[in-house]
Amino acid sequence: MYQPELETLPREKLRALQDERLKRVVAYLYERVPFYRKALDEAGVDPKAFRGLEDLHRLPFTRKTDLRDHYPFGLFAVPREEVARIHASSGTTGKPTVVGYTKRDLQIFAEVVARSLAAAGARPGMMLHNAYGYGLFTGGLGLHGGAEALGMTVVPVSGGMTERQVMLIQDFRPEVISCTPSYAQTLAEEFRKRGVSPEDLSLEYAVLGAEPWTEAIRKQVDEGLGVRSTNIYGLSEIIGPGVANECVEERKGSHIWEDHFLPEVVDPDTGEPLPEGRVGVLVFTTLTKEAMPLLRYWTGDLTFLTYEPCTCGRTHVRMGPILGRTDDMLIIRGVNVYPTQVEAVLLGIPEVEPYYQIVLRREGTLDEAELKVEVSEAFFQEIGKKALSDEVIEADHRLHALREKVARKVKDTIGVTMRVTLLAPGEAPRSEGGKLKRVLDLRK
Ligand code: ADP
Ligand code: K
Ligand code: ZN
Repeated sequence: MYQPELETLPREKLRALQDERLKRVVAYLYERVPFYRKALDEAGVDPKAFRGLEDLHRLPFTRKTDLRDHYPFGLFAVPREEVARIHASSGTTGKPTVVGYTKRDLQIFAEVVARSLAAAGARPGMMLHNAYGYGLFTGGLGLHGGAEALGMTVVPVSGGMTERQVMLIQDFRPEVISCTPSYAQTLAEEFRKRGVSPEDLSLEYAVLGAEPWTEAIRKQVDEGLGVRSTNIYGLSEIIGPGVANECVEERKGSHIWEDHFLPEVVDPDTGEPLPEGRVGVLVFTTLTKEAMPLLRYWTGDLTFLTYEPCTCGRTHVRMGPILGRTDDMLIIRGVNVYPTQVEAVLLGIPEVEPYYQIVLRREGTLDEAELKVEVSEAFFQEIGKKALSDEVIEADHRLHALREKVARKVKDTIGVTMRVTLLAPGEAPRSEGGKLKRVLDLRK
């Protein structure tokens, strides 16, 4: 364990710590963030009379829209000068969800990721092949900081360029890899194609997250890479990856680092807290964050909690796998995508209409996204076509160029590669009164 004393803290001591920290964060936010002062006033919560954990359910929820409404820095509780780093993830509109960290927040971020890596089997001196994307996403830099804190040798490979990744894994001989589960499947497949057997690989542990996965995928990755893989869970609003991680001993639920992140599971419709074991929406209150603490953040992720003691000795509660989401966020190769973001891109391209459909398939191990979009009536007339087919598009350089343009704009703004199919005016599905199904998810 990276911080054995904290990770095995008896539950009554853990509760006392949470209780004290919860009171502190409520008072801190009331003092510093106008949004929370107003929300707490409206909920009738007086920070001076607030009794900690027993009053938790009286606190208002915070939602993704609250972050968007205060874009970019409106929920920061410290002056911008005290923010040491910014990260961002996809929001429901074109604007990302922005989060900030003080120096101390970054230190805690590194600590919880170090705990996660240690729980996953990593030890100081081991090498980490970190194939999470670096940049505004929290994945790459998040794992990086934690691995350094643990005392590992970090290889900051980032995502993509599978050929090179495969070469580096063979040449550098890392013991640990971190990436999305679907990318781990891709790498396993690539090694198999090259006739490299799992026994010849140096890898022992894989830390996989950022997207939902199953025991079937675990089996494939474990066998294909010759590793024991564990789940890492997190979201940028709370800190990034490392909010929770499975212990490699049991691999039955992910320990949530509860001295920093206070979890609840609530009814998706009523917001009422649910008893242990029941599936509902995961909600977090950050207990130690300085730059942007959040009260009862509604993750939209569906899962359950179990307080049953774990054989690994850690006392922190475990969450089950993510069983789904309550909003329309899609996760394509670990990247969060909202259909409205696609719509915003299409609205900026005069030759197409915002009539579209996203079709998701699983081809091999990776998500494949197809974007079907209608060309505008004016453009259609201008190029003098009667119908559109693959042959017609291939033969016409203007249609060809338009398809490339749409794909590039989607990639540049959303960060996801989509295969674009152009439809003639009127060909995309229209609403017939009810809610239009913009997304066809054929991955399951
Ligand atoms: P990250 O870039 O670390 O994935 P984001 O804030 O972009 O963080 O995305 C967070 C969302 O990703 C979560 O709310 C959840 O829906 C999904 N997610 C992250 N980790 C997992 C995981 N281990 N299993 C399932 N879903 C996950
Ligand atoms: K994600
Ligand atoms: Zn455990």
